[in-house]
Amino acid sequence: MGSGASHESATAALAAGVSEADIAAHLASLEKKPVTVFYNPGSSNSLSCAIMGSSIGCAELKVIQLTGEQKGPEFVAVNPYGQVPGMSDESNGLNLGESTAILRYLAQQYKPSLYPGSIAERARIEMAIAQFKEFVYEPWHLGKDSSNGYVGVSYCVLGDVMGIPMWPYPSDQPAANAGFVDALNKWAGLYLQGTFVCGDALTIADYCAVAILYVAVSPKVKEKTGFEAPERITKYVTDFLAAEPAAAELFGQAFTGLLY
Ligand SMILES: N[C@@H](CCC(=O)N[C@@H](CS)C(=O)NCC(=O)O)C(=O)O
Repeated sequence: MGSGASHESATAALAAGVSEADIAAHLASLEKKPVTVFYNPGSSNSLSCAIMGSSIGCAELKVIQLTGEQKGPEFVAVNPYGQVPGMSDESNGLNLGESTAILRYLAQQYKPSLYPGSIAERARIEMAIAQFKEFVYEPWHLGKDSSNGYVGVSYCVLGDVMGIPMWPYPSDQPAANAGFVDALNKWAGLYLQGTFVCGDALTIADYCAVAILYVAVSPKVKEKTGFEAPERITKYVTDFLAAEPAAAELFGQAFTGLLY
């Protein structure tokens, strides 16, 4: 890893005294990046990895069409479950699926400050991510009703504007909106006490959450469902966009004209 030294990862490089700025400069100097992040612009799970990989400067991005390419042999070799995101790192031959595994790997391998602190601090980041996925993004525990939470407020609109008939609007939209507001408020109360999820600096938890929340706070979701995002969530998304220039570009490519 750059700076004249031979290191297996940025974590090792940092331990050996190389600064994160030097690692970033090394990555920026590479004509061919070591990592490929496979994503689809309509998939928030995969946008989180595309944004982080692009921001770190370690990754090229490749779009996978969700009309079958994700189940084809080339991509299944990367993620055996045939879902985006996927990631390949040619520096060590690693293939990965699962957005959180990819975010964690990219941080530890290429920008450790995005997964910072002691074991206890990292455990808190993990808890924020897991509870976001479990209680905000896919709150199946609320009765296995697919209209609960994000699905009944945001996926239905995404499906509508993208012509994917997988997520019908819920039969009781105001109830779905209210349930989602409750879920967001509880999670924000627990984790958004600083500017970002676990304090005032970005971590992998922010990349995970914001890709979902960017859709939820969009004007199109409001127009189609009447959903009013809590102010804390709207401010959080605005703060993230200000702190992470790679996000505006990728979100713009994905959602301008559809949701914004
Ligand atoms: N738990 C996975 C979920 C991945 C996922 O659901 N990917 C969707 C797009 S958001 C997909 O590839 N769908 C197409 C398919 O399942 O064939 C993660 O976080 O990466």
